[in-house]
Amino acid sequence: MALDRPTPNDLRAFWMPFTANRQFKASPRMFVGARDMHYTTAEGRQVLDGTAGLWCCNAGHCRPKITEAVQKQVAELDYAPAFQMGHPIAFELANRIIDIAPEGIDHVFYTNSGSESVETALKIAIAYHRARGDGARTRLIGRERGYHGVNFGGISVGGIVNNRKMFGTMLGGVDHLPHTHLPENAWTKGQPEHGANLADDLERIVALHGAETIAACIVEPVAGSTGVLLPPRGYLERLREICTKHGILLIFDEVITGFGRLGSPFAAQHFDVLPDMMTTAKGLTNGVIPMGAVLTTGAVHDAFMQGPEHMIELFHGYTYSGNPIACAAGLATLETYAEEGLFDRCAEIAPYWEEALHSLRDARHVIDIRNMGLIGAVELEPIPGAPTKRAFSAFLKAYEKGILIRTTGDIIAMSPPLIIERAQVDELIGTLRDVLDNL
Ligand code: PXG
Repeated sequence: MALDRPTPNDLRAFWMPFTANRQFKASPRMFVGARDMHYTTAEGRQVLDGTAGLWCCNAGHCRPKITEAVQKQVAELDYAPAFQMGHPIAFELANRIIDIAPEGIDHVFYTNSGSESVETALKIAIAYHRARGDGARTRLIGRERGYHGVNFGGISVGGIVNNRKMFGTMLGGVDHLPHTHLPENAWTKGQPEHGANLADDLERIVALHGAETIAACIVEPVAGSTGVLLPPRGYLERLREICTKHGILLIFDEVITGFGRLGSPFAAQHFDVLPDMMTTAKGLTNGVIPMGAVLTTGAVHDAFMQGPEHMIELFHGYTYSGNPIACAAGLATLETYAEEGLFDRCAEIAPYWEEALHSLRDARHVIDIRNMGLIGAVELEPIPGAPTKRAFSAFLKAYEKGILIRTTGDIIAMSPPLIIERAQVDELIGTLRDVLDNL
């Protein structure tokens, strides 16, 4: 049946992403403004942002420098072709990203999202081996409970069942490491003690398939979307060792951990483990304009720089790779982070955040709490027979009470902007306690 012509406030046409559409449209939650740590709702209420939008507005909202940079750029050079043509700030932004990246990471390939960064990195990994005459290395290793966006490569290496089961998994040649969530690590503050040996499963996978068939292993240094799973002490180091031993590229998916979320520019620096590639997005532009980037070592990049000079080296890219407005937003975002020392600020407030979060240990329904940097997760006991329902009710109540949280399964995840003040941490956690105790 054809829909009637939509009226301006008709909510039917927009099929919302990762949303309970029918629930939402029956009782909509609309934001109409934002500034610093707060959103303004359509009813004129202020909502404290406990999630930096979707883990992306690391500098807070409507920051003047970023707003002005975007306004200026859109009036000056709105778009420039991304293939066979350049514009200066795409190069400048790449240099500024490399300035804060770990030593050894020195090239930037632009995308428009985290999902595209993942697809790009997986393709580069396979093509890298082929360029070096190692064309049998096509297999990709992900991890259970991993989230690498929603495109076919990403859901294939990803390990969240609801994101995969409806869509087939188009990519063959994929295997998965076990996730790192162990019951003995419950209530750990920061990095858990147990489970470094879970990385040894990569040796089992190598023994099963043969190292000469494996291109890359991709993991989130801290798994975000699945509900915040921390890497056990020594785990990432071990993964690095095994990858190096077998010539497998190690990809860190830093879409969430990048740009200060752990108190260093990237998780690679926080854990002092150097991957061969890093996928990024979100905090790169403070979420203001869609943009992502894959960062690679010189060795990965240089493997492609051969053959006749007039030839394209990598047959991959997007119409909007390095879009000028996104680049302007990116540059202004990195300047804001630097001028306000926001990565250090995150590191400074992280212990306070940790204590506040763990004070919820005796709140109702709570069965585990996990944290690192300005990331926190509060896991709730599911309602028997109705998984996700308790956390979703908490989300709705929290919103009514003026805080924005995220839920995944029965886990509440929080990732506030790095500008959060202690009093706002207290407000967020205090309100959440109130919500849980009255659920
Ligand atoms: N990799 C990781 C590690 C991510 O967290 C993506 C890739 C995909 O990014 P795009 O830009 O294509 O969405 C992500 C995105 C949540 C939540 O609340 C997490 C993401 C996106 C939206 C919500 O957990 N992560």
